[in-house]
Amino acid sequence: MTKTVNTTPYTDQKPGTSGLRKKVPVFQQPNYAENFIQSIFDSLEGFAGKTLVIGGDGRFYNREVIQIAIKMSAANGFGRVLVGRGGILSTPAASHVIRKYEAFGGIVLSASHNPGGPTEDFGIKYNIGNGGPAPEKVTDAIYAHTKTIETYKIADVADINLDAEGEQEVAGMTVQVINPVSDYAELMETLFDFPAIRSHLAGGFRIVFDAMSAVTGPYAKEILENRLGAAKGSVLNFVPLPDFGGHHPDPNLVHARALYEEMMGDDAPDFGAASDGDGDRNLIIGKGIFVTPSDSLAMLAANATLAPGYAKGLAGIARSMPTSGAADRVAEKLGIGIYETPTGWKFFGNLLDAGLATICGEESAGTGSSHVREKDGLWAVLLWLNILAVRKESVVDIAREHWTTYGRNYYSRHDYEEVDSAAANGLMDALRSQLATLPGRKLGDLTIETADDFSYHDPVDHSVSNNQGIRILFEGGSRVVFRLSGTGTSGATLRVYIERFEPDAAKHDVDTQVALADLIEAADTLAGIKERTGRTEPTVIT
Ligand code: VG1
Ligand code: CO
Repeated sequence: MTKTVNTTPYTDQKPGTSGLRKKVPVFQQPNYAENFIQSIFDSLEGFAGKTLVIGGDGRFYNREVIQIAIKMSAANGFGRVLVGRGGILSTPAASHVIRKYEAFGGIVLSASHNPGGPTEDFGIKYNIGNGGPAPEKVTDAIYAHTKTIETYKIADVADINLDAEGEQEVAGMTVQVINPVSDYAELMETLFDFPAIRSHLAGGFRIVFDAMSAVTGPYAKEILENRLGAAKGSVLNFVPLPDFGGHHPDPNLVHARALYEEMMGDDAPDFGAASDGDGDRNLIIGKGIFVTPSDSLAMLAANATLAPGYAKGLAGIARSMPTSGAADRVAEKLGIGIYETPTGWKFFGNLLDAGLATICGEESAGTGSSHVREKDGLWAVLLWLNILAVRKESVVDIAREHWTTYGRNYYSRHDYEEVDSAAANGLMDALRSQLATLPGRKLGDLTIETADDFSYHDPVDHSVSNNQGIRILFEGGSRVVFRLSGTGTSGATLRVYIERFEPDAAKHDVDTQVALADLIEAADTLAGIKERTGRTEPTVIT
């Protein structure tokens, strides 16, 4: 029932920031998915008879790859596969299921916030037994195997029925189709004060959540409307679609524009939120105010003890390097550790496992905690709702008070998408070669204090990750960071992260792009963005 199939390597299967992401037609090449999945298994040891979790965000090609992954798991000797009904598991739910059932690991099929459909994006990611994305030493091993693979193993059986919960046998392995929502919803009930949120909502607090036709729809319906009693219709676009309705399931101010506009209107609800394709990102908008993800991390950390799951306090906070320093000020005040990691959730795993950090966040709309080992969109929404239910203040009041206490980190990210790869690499190389000469240089009123290419020394396993982004730090605490995306599937995406710290509460009302104007100009002067990319403005500003 098991066959071994001859294959030849593909040369482009290097995992990026979050797994292998390619266009669907790339994945549809003969043996492309099989090669990668076999390379995952070939870089693991000791999984015979153990449990593997498999699920995805429901995008186009999800079901096909789930069938392949299950059949290959059986042929490679796993004892059991847990798969979400319909092949669905949000990324945080998959992380939780791996942990709850003490699985050996999991395969998560997603290209996250990237669009889906026959010519759009697909992705495969391996998560280890702690529920988190495989660390670099594992992804490096997977990549090495993809370059030398000669055969893969697959069970020669009919397709598995993914639509009925329960157990079945596939080539000597047990496949258990599980409810994708219930374990996750239960976990949320242990962390947050559901009765307090319920009564706040019953008291007229209005929310809107845009699931963006992606995976969080069923989770948000169940938790926000069914369990917490939000008004029916509070969750929008809750039916997951293979092409996300033709939209980018990216909860930012460009792709969730309608939500933003609703929240800025006169009749706006009190709280608006959205999540991405695989449910791990969050967008938070209060009535009349967008909360940047960096600020959200800081505000959630500052108020976390209001939620039962965090009542005992936080061990520490971790943020990715490009994320603003707002969380650092909270950590300082709380007297807890603050950790600065490279971009990508895989770097938080060790800190969470070692109990050094409790809450983590990235500027890219990712926030999460030690409850799982992925970022978690609905978790952030629920923590906000818990805080709002206890404080009984508006988002805008909470934000203002936070800035008054800690100062405000004006922050924005400018993305230049689908830039010519050679031009983008040239820009980064040119910046890198200038680094040594930059300290002391003046650009208008700004003086460069230090400049480097960020290296991370993991305090737990002592691994080192170099070249994680170019940082230009100015006197007074402002900074500009440049890096190239590791999740795109065509050309290069240049990300420019811009930040200014403003301690003076009288200056907390300035438009962000205005507050950052001189830094934006300095970024262009230093990197020659316009000249090298041929772009006069960013594709996306968040
Ligand atoms: C982007 C973000 C990063 C995030 C990653 C995965 O990576 O910047 O912060 O962890 O996407 O997010 P990059 O390399 O393109 O900048 V997603 O929601 O997979 O899940
Ligand atoms: Co995502």
